[in-house]
Amino acid sequence: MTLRAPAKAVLCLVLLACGVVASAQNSTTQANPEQARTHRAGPIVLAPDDVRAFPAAPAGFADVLPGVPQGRVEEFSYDSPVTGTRRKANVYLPAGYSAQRRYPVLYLLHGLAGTHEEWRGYVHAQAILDNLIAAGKAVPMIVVMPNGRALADDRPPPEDRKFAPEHLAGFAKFETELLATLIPAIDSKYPTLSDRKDRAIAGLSMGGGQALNFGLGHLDTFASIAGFSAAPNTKPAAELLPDPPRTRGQLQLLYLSCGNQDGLIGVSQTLHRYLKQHAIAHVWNVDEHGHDRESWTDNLYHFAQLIFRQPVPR
Ligand code: FER
Repeated sequence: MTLRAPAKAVLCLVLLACGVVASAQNSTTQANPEQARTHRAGPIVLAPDDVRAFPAAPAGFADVLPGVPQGRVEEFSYDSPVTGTRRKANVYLPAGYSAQRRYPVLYLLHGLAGTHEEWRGYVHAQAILDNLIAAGKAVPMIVVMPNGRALADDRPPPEDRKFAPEHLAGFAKFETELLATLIPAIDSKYPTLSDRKDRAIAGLSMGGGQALNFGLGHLDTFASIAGFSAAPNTKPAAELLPDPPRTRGQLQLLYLSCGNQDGLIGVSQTLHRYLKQHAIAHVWNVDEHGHDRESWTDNLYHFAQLIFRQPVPR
């Protein structure tokens, strides 16, 4: 369609007005299921290296497939000194699980509106892991999916309180609970390998920020770390990695991903560029998705294949 100049001017004004209304709406707290996708989202400006590191996962990779041995998910609960309540986590045990063997452990953290159910329900983590393990593409592992909102009431809040400071603070408070309570409780109940190289942490969005903050802040506990579509709760790069040479020696795998339609991509791009500048090896996978499960299923598929292997492929 070609437009004459006056029509173009009118169109520009209309678009501009829509933009002004949209940003005014963003700055107020409104009940809008799209809010987690747009809150503090910026313009998407892509650089030449903001591309896929892997081809998309094959069809069916996140489906329950006939003939594939299934692991199981059980509920684990623990007393939290942080919240003063009993808290829940889902624990995935791979097919053929045996207390006579020892397993590495992946901690998977959910997003702002999620709970301990999000990874296995919405993102199909269980089927993805079953399929990879059955194909010999990932090592059998225990996967802990906690509720990362360390608040006495750890249910997702109503839409209009999602970005409330008390709610966001619950995600930061989870750091102490994870390190001081949950990990020791998991290591005492399950036959885990408890060396740092056998423990990974990953998360999506708000959980991606947590995984980067907690993981890079505790390299004595985690050697493999992933942030999928990390949210603005991610600490500034220089705070996360104040001593690049030291981090370089400790990291087994650092994995960052984001969709190129995701308004939060700036968070991941900034960290990626800092890592590049300081020569810290990492995976940078920018796919064609938005702030969506499509990106999270695909990146769990890739990340799960890279962890707990010696030597780590780069
Ligand atoms: C924000 C936008 C999105 C933010 C967090 C999110 C802390 C989290 C989204 C999600 O977890 O899906 O500005 O600030």
